[in-house]
Amino acid sequence: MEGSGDDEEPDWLLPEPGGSPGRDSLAAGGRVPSCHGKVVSAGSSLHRIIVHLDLDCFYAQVEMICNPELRGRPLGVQQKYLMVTCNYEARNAGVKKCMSVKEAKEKCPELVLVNGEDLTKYREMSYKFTALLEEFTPLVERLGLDENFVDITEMVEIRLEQWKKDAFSKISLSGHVYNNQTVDLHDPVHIRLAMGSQVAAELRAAMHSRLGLTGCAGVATNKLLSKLVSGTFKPNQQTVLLPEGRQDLMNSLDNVMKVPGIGYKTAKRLATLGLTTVRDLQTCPAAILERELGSSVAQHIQKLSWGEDDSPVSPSGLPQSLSDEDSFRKCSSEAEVKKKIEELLASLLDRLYKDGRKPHTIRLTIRQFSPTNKWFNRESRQCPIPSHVVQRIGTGNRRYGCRTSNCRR
Ligand code: DGT
Ligand code: MG
Repeated sequence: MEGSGDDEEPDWLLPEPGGSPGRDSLAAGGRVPSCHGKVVSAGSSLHRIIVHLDLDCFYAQVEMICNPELRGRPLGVQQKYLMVTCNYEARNAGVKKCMSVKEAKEKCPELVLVNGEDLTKYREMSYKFTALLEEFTPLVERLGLDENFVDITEMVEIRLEQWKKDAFSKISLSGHVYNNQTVDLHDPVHIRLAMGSQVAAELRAAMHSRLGLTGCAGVATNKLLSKLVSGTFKPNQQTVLLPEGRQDLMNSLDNVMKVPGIGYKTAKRLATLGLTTVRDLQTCPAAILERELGSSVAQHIQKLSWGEDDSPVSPSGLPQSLSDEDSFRKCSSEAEVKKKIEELLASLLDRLYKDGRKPHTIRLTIRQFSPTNKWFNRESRQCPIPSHVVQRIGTGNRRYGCRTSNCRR
């Protein structure tokens, strides 16, 4: 769900029921003995080639595409009092993503600010980006607005079939190699990754020529590693992770929360066991972890800590839900809250109408303000949308006001 909770873990990394490996798993990797005598497989599934693409300073880039006069100047995108992103000119002047507007202006007085509270044009560009990647292969999975995974295994296979085996040594690698490791073009996995880097460069070139977008790519043998490696060189660059660099990449993450798939709640439970670094998690006896988290989650996150991830790239298709949210910080009366809800509903109904599908359910989620605990739990209530209301949405009649949210709360 767009704009969904920062305390939720991405479902592309949730353990599969019973801890079974994903459909693409292939035990081809080395095995690492763990300190408790059990053997943990490391880097299985070496046959896949996955690209992770992340657009550069996304909202700022969209603003510069819409208004080329902004190019070359330090630019920040503002939502309320926060500057949610800024272009690389601003970053070079010491401005960082998610700084307060006040601090950003202090760092860079010539900073130009644009309001980014209406996400419409970012969403539109986001779906164009995904659609472009889908022209190359249907195996594209959206992850947030400006990130996609692409499974290019088959594209790599087809290209390699077109090369003569004795010419493999002439394949060149595009972009960087993590840790500057040497590529051995006699090693089948290195050959596939080198070919994968060529495909990634083509995807990035198409993004630029067709949509004017730049971004970073990570090329690796699974989703987790491709995501972790893609930001090594920024902006507008790409990096390949060879299997030999996996351990260094995982050890470079000082905190377990930097492992995609390990969220705040899991990290908190790990902290009660004294586990904070990735190394701590890797070397923790399985029995201790399983007692705290259950065997499925324990095995899953321990595998993640070694850089193992058998989850497939699941084509996203159309979004399953549409949502909008606001912090309501500027509202101090019930009337103001109602007005804000009406604005949110109007924008949501507009998107629903453009989408063309009929909605079934409406859900209202609240998170109570807590100055001390930003992870305060969300509470939700949902109910089916009455059929006569669904009919009216289909006709584009958008005069509903707050009455649509006729839930128990
Ligand atoms: P990058 O990838 O480092 O070049 O820069 P961005 O701006 O693409 O950053 P990224 O990929 O983390 O996030 C994509 C967009 O999502 C970003 O342009 C603005 C938005 N965004 C990121 N973090 C936040 C946040 O904490 N709050 C809000 N409201 N939006 C955010
Ligand atoms: Mg980005």
